[in-house]
Amino acid sequence: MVNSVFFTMSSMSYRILQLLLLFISSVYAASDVDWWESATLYQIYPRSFMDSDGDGVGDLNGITSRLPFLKEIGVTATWLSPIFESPMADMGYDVTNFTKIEPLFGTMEDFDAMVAKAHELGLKIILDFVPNHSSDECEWFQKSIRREDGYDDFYTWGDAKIDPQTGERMPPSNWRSLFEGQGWTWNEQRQQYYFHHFLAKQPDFNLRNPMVRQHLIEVMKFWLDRGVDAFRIDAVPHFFEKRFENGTYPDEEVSGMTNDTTSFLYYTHKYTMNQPENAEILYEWREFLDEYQQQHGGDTRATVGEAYAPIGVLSDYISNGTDVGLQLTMNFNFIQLRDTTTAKDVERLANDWMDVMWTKHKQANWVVGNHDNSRPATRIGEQRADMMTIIAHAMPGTSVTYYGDEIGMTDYDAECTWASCDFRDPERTPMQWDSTTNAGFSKGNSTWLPVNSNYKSLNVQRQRGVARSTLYIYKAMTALKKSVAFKSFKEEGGFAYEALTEQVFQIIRTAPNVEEYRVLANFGGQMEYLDGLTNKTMEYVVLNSYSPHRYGDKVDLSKRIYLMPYEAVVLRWVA
Ligand SMILES: *[C@@H]1O[C@H](CO)[C@@H](O)[C@H](O)[C@H]1NC(C)=O
Ligand SMILES: *[C@@H]1O[C@H](CO)[C@@H](O)[C@H](O)[C@H]1NC(C)=O
Ligand SMILES: *[C@@H]1O[C@H](CO)[C@@H](O)[C@H](O)[C@H]1NC(C)=O
Ligand SMILES: *[C@@H]1O[C@H](CO)[C@@H](O)[C@H](O)[C@H]1NC(C)=O
Ligand SMILES: *[C@@H]1O[C@H](CO)[C@@H](O)[C@H](O)[C@H]1NC(C)=O
Ligand SMILES: *[C@@H]1O[C@H](CO)[C@@H](O)[C@H](O)[C@H]1NC(C)=O
Ligand SMILES: CC(=O)N[C@H]1CO[C@H](CO)[C@@H](O)[C@@H]1O
Ligand SMILES: [Ca+2]
Ligand SMILES: [Ca+2]
Repeated sequence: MVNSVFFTMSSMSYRILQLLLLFISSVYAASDVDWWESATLYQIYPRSFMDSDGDGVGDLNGITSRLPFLKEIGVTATWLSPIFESPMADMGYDVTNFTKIEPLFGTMEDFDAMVAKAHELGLKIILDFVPNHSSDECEWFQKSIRREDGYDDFYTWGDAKIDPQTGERMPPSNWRSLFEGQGWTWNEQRQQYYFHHFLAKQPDFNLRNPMVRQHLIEVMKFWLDRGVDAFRIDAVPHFFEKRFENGTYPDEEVSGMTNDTTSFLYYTHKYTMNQPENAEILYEWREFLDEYQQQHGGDTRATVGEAYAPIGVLSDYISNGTDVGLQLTMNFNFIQLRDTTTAKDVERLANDWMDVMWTKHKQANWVVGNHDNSRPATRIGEQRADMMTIIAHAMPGTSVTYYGDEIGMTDYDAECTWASCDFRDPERTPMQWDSTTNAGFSKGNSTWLPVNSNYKSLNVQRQRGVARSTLYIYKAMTALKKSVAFKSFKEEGGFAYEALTEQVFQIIRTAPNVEEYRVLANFGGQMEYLDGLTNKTMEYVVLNSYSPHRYGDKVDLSKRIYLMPYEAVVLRWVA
């Protein structure tokens, strides 16, 4: 009797201990992992997400009407590509007024309504911040041309040089533009050249000028006051250019990479990219944002940087040891994945990031697709698209999804026949909501880009509630991302990943003594077997369509197990 009571007590206290551990780890997760550290980010390309008024172009009211969908699929925060007033020479990345909504997208009232609705649903809004340049139609540039008080030095102006042979006017240096050959354009009125990294319609700011920096801080403050939660900062490597005290600019050196003198690659970009001041301005913004949060309360106002730069440079954007800058810099390593990709490639690309960014900053994020690259279902292959969704969400840190990839949309499948066809249009076609006209994107007669012809079989409505559909898998993974095990990644043993064979990738996520998840993904077209992975018996909780198993099936991992070609699964063990 005594014994039996004792026995019951002890198994009860064991149970209590378990609950306690669960409690501790959830408290731990809640207090120690900030929202941006383990988030599900979702990129909306506003032109293509949802059209509310039938003009064939997506808009803010359209986005607002679809916010419940983002909630449904477990998104934490959504980042909108630029929605600011723009002549659209570069699809909104050429801004005339940083605090005005582009009429094509709606009004400031529409914007406020969108933010209010998002917050009501518990979603965060991230705005694109484009500080590398403005449009040449921006009032600031017009004032700078006229050398108005305070605006004289607002952009990157330089005097002409004179060609000693011909006596003709020459640009201040040999700098190139990424989009057109010559980086300098002559302004007749001001009788000087201005520099532009991109189009001539996009003059680069002179970020050394404190007034420019002040203006940009005011722009951020303007949007923060309207409830914006975070910024995605565009084109960080291109912020600063080298300028000598005497106002001249040094020539770039020949790179030797190509003999095509008109190519961007002809010169090195020692003086026009990755200048040390780039990190400094990020530290300045961080200080401003942290102060703003202290004054106004609420969650961390984060910054996410877009930068194609060497990893050491990216690391400095986050912190150089004393100063702190961005919370996240986007990790584009998985953008390199192709249809020949193996598990070993994924491991190498993951290590490439983790060895530096995780080691130094405990920071990771995984971008699989975006508005500048072929969609994952096309680029990595339809067989591996769901697998990459599983992997991007199971790795520690934050996942970043480009709209439409959650249903496995593919690149536009026909020739580009419209005027002003951009090479990136195939991945920018309208969101495929349902099987009705224009895929439910627009009630208009035509859409700004054609809808992909596969929309009747590939759309949100069809995939809703279908077990093993891309959308279902996506939702399962964003839900898992909120679990204790997926949030416990800062603890010792919280995660591990490796290529078990050339083709099989494994990820382990653990909340010690509480639960464990294991992802197994076969990148290859051959059956693979694995022996004695662990002594645990685990349960299938996520399965892609290549798996012969069923939800809830158990598997003893101490024995030999098989993976079918392209099979990807998530297994769970509970203490
Ligand atoms: C932007 O628009 C706002 C409101 O319409 C106006 O007050 C402001 O001066 C404009 N700024 C620029 C740089 O044109
Ligand atoms: C300006 O300064 C740089 C660096 O000190 C020097 O190389 C260049 O010759 C100077 N140019 C003029 C026009 O004085
Ligand atoms: C450039 O031209 C030289 C001389 O013709 C040749 O030796 C070299 O390989 C070329 N370089 C590249 C990168 O094509
Ligand atoms: C980090 O950058 C800041 C701003 O440039 C500088 O003052 C500081 O000395 C740097 N810290 C290190 C460790 O280099
Ligand atoms: C669509 O076409 C019909 C018939 O040509 C026309 O009556 C209607 O106004 C058009 N709608 C829009 C939104 O352009
Ligand atoms: C499984 O258990 C056996 C016997 O207890 C032990 O030798 C082996 O190392 C364990 N394997 C794993 C993967 O934990
Ligand atoms: C890295 C990069 O190119 N960022 C942006 C800076 O501006 C150009 C031109 O407007 C945009 O196209 C880029 O996306
Ligand atoms: Ca519209
Ligand atoms: Ca610049």
